[in-house]
Amino acid sequence: MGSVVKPKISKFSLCLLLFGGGCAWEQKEPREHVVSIVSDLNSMSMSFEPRSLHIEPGDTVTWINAADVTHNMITYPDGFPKGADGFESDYLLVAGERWSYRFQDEGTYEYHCLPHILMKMEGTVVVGKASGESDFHDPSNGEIARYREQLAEYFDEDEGVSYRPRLERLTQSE
Ligand SMILES: [Cu+2]
Repeated sequence: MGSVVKPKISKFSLCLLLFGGGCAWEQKEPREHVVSIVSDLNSMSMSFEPRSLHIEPGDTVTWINAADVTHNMITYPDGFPKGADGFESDYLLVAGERWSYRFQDEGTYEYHCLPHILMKMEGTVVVGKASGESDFHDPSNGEIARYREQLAEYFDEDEGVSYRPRLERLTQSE
């Protein structure tokens, strides 16, 4: 009697069978990342934790409000990659409220909370490879005007809140 050789199909050979090489699904499974929106009313400090996140294209980020304080997430007009879209969330009003965004395009996304821009409540999401200095979106006059209107909903002129181009924003002191 000859022994029966049971064909063994490993995960690896199954990958070869289906894809003829690299096993796309194993490394490219989209992930969800969570950012907590933290309001410390004692020290009056508001923050996104983690402030900086590195993810892969196709991943989703979910922001969760940790307190009954109003926040939102909005990219700076020049704070996202050329050819990509910025994002703007709804306002999250109470604890437990959440908002998710799926990032398709590679690059760096710099965002902040509109009501708390003066407290430097901001964060960064890097999708794949970070953007170089010249790889950021060049906002139109219309986009800048709309952003200024949004700021004006929250701040009076004398509060000194205005649109600042990226390099100025990054070098301004606290
Ligand atoms: Cu906020």
